[in-house]
Amino acid sequence: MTSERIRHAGLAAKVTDAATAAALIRPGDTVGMSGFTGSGYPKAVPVALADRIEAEHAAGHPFRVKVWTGASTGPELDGAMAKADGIEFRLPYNSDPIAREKINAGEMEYFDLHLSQVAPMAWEGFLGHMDVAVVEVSGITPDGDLIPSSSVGNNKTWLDLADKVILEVNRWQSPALDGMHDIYYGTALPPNRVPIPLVKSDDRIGQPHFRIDPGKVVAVVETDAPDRNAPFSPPDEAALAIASNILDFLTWEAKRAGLPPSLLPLQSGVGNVPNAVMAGLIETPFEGMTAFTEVIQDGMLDMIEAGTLRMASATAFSLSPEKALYFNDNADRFRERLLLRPQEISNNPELVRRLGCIAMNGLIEADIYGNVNSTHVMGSRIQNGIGGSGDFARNGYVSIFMTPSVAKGGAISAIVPQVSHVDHISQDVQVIVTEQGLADLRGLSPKQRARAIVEKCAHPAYRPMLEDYMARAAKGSFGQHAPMLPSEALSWHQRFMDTGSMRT
Ligand code: 0RQ
Repeated sequence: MTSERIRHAGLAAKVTDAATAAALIRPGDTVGMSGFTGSGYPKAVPVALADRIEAEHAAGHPFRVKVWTGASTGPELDGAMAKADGIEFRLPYNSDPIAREKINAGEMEYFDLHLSQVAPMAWEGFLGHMDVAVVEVSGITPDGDLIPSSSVGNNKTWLDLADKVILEVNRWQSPALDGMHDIYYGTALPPNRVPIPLVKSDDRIGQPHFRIDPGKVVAVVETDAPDRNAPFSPPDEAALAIASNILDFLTWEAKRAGLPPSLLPLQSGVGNVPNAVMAGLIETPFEGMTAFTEVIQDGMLDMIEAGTLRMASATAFSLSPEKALYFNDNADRFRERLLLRPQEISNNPELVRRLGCIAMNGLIEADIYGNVNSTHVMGSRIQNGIGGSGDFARNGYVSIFMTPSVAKGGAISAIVPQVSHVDHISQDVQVIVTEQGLADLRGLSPKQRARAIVEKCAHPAYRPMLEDYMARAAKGSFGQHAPMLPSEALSWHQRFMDTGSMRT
């Protein structure tokens, strides 16, 4: 019998419970799961799988799987599976604290890669074979097409590539999501790739639903469970100062370059600071703006309601719990203004370059030349992953990176002589912003960049140390293009590890 959400008789006949579905996953399988920044991930089967793994481990039987997703998920997936020691290998982005601990303890392999590249690399066979896909959807049409959920991520690719498919149909997701998605099936592998026919953020180039071979679906599980929506804390003083510096820059840049009142499509990373930037944009004279970005956050819904943002294109929602409920109650009002696409399209370098996105992302540390580390604390301890920051930073109209100038109560300077790990090379970093100020690095040589970054962005407690390093490097360096003292360049990190502070 079909239900309101499952309107295809053949797939309705496959409805079962999560434990039965999880039993179809074998030790060693590669499992492609849905999920992107805490939305649209499966919530029942991974928990059941984690229970099964724990039982097998208790009985002395090894049982681990490889997990591929869109990006970060939630405690019911990464948290439960990592806690059960059930993940042997994970890609492409994780922010779950338990999984992070396992990775940093060397107990779980992790490959973080540019989010736009995951689906193409999976198709190209770079990543290996996918055995099972576990994908949350918000409904199934009478024709057996799948109505996507609150994230699209890599689901199109997982559904096509996996040998077998387990679907979770989540009643919690708003029925009004139907029609908000744009699933593009025109991608191909080289040499048959063609231009992606998208020239504006709001162009629709695909179809609203995923297609699926019903014969591949081995189980359908019904759920009624909320996404993991992390609350935003109100922006602190540093976040407000960073946002204000960025807004001043955008206003100045719009004038300088003669940009339209709608500016250029915005890309914003996740977190409190980007959210504060969005809040600030409500108050600016810009109007009719668009976002071509990865995730839709609270600030963007506020901008839409205030009339400053005309529409947002992304691959997922990343809302606070209150905003998620608000969205579910008011989804009809946002329908025409939001588009969710596969992440190979939302983050596509060809499109980001064509549209000229204004890329705004966070960083862990930057060095005096403007190389950026977004991922590894002290060079080795993974925080989250590169995510989509590289897709946008290299290809945007302008690439802005933001951070408070110090971390851990001032014990760490975010501006260091040399980054301990490089995610974004200096050529991909045009603007660095802290609460101290903003360094516009466009067109500057390495030595000019260093002067601008130290003067504008470094915390006063660390500025003299950086100036001292630069002065000595200018004398003792092997070359004078980007002066450095190799024996000292990472000594700040060593000092922090030895003494708990980078300060001398
Ligand atoms: O650690 O939680 O233990 O206190 O890093 O730092 O200041 O809360 O900032 O949440 O904006 O994250 C780069 C990690 C910044 C994020 C990063 C510690 C700090 C804290 C978080 P605690 P904050 P944010 C699109 C774009 C890569 C992916 C990306 C990120 C924790 O922006 O993951 O850009 N970016 N995606 O204390 C030691 C330093 C530190 C430091 C911060 N220098 N040394 N620890 N921390 N700086 C979205 C997606 O792709 C999905």
